Amino acid sequence: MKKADIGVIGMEVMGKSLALNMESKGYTVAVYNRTGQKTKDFADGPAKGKNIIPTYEIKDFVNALESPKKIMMMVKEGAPVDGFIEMLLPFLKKGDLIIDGGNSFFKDTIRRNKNLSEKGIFFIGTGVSGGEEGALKGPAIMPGGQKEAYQLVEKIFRDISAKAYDGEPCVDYIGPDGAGHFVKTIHNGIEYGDMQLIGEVVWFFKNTGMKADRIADIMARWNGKDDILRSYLIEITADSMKQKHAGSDEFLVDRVADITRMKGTGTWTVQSALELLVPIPTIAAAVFSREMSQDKDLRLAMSKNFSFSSGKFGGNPEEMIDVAHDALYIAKISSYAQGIALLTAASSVYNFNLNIGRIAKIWRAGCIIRAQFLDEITRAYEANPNLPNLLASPKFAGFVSANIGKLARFIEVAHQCGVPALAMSSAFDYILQITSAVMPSAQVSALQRDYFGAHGYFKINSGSPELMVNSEGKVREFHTEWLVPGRPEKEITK
Ligand code: NBP
Repeated sequence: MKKADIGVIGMEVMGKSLALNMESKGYTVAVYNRTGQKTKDFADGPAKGKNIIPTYEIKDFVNALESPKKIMMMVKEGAPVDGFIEMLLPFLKKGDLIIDGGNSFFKDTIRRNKNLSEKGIFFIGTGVSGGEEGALKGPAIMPGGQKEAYQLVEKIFRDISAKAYDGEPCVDYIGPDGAGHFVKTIHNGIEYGDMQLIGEVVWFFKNTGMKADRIADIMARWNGKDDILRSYLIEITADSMKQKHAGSDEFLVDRVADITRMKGTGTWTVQSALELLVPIPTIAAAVFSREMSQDKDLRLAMSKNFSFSSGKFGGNPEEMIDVAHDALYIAKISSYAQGIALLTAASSVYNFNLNIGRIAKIWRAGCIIRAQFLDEITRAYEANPNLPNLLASPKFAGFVSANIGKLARFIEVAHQCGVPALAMSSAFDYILQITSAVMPSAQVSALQRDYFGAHGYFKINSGSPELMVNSEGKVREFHTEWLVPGRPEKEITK
């Protein structure tokens, strides 16, 4: 029997769909799952009659593969990934390749890559985005690991990946060791931000008195061919909001509880941002909002004592549609600017050597955040690969400057109605902060820190936002002796 071109471990939705996708592109695929019954069900079901080899022992699985052996794991992140690596190792030779396609923590991937490299085994940690349908019909793939390892599977990955409207495969070598999983994590963080921003706009419309089908129509229009908001998430919002609750005249969205659960990637994004000191308030707002959504009992109890959360919108809802459209676009630009700033910082700290323009290209199809807006991001970074922030790109800067008042108005009206808009507000404030030459509150707290802890402060020149520097160009640092009569100021430049 012909040996398999590649093996897939993990016969849940992702592994099964990827195996079928690979087979449909002409590859023979060996499959394995810890619980053998799932492999059998797959072999007797969707894989029947296809070039898919079911195996029930790890040894048989590895033996079924052509050398160098290429093994893709689609299993739960964490201990199962380490467990399978241990099980595979006795059967592998130098130059064989293990791929972890699950949502693993990038630092685990760096560790696994290092350990396996020492044994001569290649290791790729790759993001696979697009859920079950993406895995089956074409996901966006974000592989990180040794370049030579990527070359072993480049053709398979290009064949199975989603294709953007210009035919380009949504896969590219991302960088060494943990780069692929890091980029997938931040992709998911950005996805959290997008979902929260859309959720806040929809909830705002609902509070102005609009019914779900009216909101669905607005979303469908915003997903129009040339609309700047056109994206998969807007499309599925429009589609899902028209859905009626089974057996009733109510819309399903009005019966779904306001509890959004999550797995690890949003939290990892925020943790990385804290570790690398990169502000990502909108993505953090999205994660915190999911946490707040899960505090249902507390919110129910608190809502009985406060009435402002049920304020009514007094104006004409139709007037707010265009305002909300541009407000959402600006908030989205702000949120992506934050996510990209985090990618850029990580790239230099972890030597990932990320190419932001190429990453945005990979995300144009197959993944959850696919949107035409990503083309604009690619163009912005192609025009200037050293862009200090997405908001600095002339096209985005122009739109934001001309329309920021609409985001301010959206937030103001939402708050007057008692509608929380944590992500929209933080997106607005991020723009205000990053474009402020001086942040007064920071100056005040600098003084407070010096007062209680002698932590020192920098100064600006009189009448100018520029930092005070000495003749060598070094920023001058000072401390006031607050408890000494006359409170003398000393220069403490180091
Ligand atoms: P799951 O994340 O539900 O994982 C199921 C697989 O993990 C099964 O093969 C299961 O084996 C195996 N597994 C578990 Br659970 N515990 C194990 C253990 N202790 N030892 C060995 N195997 C174990 O499957 P999925 O939803 O297909 O996702 C696969 C990966 O892809 C995950 O990392 C996920 O985060 C990622 N991902 C999922 C999606 C999505 O939309 N679902 C999208 C993108 C990425 P068993 O059958 O014997 O229990």
